[in-house]
Amino acid sequence: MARYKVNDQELTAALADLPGWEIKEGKLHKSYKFGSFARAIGWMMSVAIHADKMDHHPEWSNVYSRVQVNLVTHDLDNAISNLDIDLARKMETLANN
Ligand code: H2B
Repeated sequence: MARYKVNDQELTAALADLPGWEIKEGKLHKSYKFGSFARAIGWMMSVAIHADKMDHHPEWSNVYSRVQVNLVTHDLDNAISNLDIDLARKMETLANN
């Protein structure tokens, strides 16, 4: 799917439907806390499979049951793109089911 930089209006609209997500240091950021290490890693595996199918890969780190996520698009000079928003939405769906 084509990647394009989203404008401020599109980004504000998207954030309204992404609870816990914010712009931090120019990146689409959320800090997730799961019930256990196993749940955190299980979620990361599900996201990873989806991200690879999208050919769009997150910057993230895990410490025990927490996962810090920072989404930007490297091919667009680290701008936030439509694919970052799509991936954030997928992360939410996978975290809430
Ligand atoms: N992931 C992210 N987050 N940004 C990109 O620009 C990007 C990516 N580009 N995954 C993809 C891979 C690109 O390198 C390949 C060649 O399509």
